[in-house]
Amino acid sequence: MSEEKKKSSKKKKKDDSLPDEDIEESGKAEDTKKKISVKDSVQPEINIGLVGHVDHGKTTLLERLSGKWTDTHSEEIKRGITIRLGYADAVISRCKKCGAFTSKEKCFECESAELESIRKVSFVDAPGHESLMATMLAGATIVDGALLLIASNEKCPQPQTREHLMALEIMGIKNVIVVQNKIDLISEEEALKNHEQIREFLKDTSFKDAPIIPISAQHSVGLSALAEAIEKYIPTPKRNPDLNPISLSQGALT
Ligand SMILES: Nc1nc2c(ncn2[C@@H]2O[C@H](COP(=O)(O)OP(=O)(O)OP(=O)(O)O)[C@@H](O)[C@H]2O)c(=O)[nH]1
Ligand SMILES: [Mg+2]
Ligand SMILES: [Zn+2]
Repeated sequence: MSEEKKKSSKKKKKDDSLPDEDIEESGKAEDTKKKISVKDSVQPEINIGLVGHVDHGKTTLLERLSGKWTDTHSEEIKRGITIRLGYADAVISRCKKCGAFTSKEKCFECESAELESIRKVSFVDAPGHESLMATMLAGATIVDGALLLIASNEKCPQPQTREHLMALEIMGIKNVIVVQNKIDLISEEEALKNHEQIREFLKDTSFKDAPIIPISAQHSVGLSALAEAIEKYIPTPKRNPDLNPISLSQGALT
């Protein structure tokens, strides 16, 4: 296991609990609701999955986006892979100083803390190992959109790159962002070649026009563009509060 992982796994658990008055306030009239910052809202608006082949950087990216390392089970730490679904919330904001998007308490670009909150997102981190497909599928049933992680230093597609994308397709998930990760390990020329490979792979799927965002999760490069893409390409689905909870979750998948 890398030093990076060990460090992150020791991170203090974030306290998401809210004082009672905030919960009360969020139940008031529509205009009052708008005044309450997204950061303080109790429920995330949308669930976004992180899927893709083993070791392509899903958990690392989630840690960079949310500040939380979700591989906490002793077996996950020992083997250096995700085994159970991981969950972490983040608030997507726009920097008031430079206009860049972020999912942390500071701007990814200029580090300013003057942010305008946009929406609270709940991320679901799936395992990429081939033997854990059932766990990935369980995760896919509860998400509204997904980030498909593809390591740019490997040939595309790897087996679970294909399988996970097929699973999203079958589940009826429409909004997918392809995240071309680990660009720190390759040259610009190789990155373009890999981009072409990804496009070729997407061509025969229902995600042929999905955006491809190049990043290095480990070096926190491209995260602002990714946060912006999440806002642009994975909108909050319209939910019908009159449906019963089971129909509601099914409605989110159509
Ligand atoms: N060089 C480089 N390494 C990275 C990057 N992102 C992740 N890694 C490394 O890739 C390895 C796997 O990262 P994880 O985040 O555990 O990958 P994963 O997709 O969550 O793996 P599974 O959950 O087991 O499928 C770790 O050693 C990370 O440090 C990156 O952008 N650049
Ligand atoms: Mg993982
Ligand atoms: Zn900024």
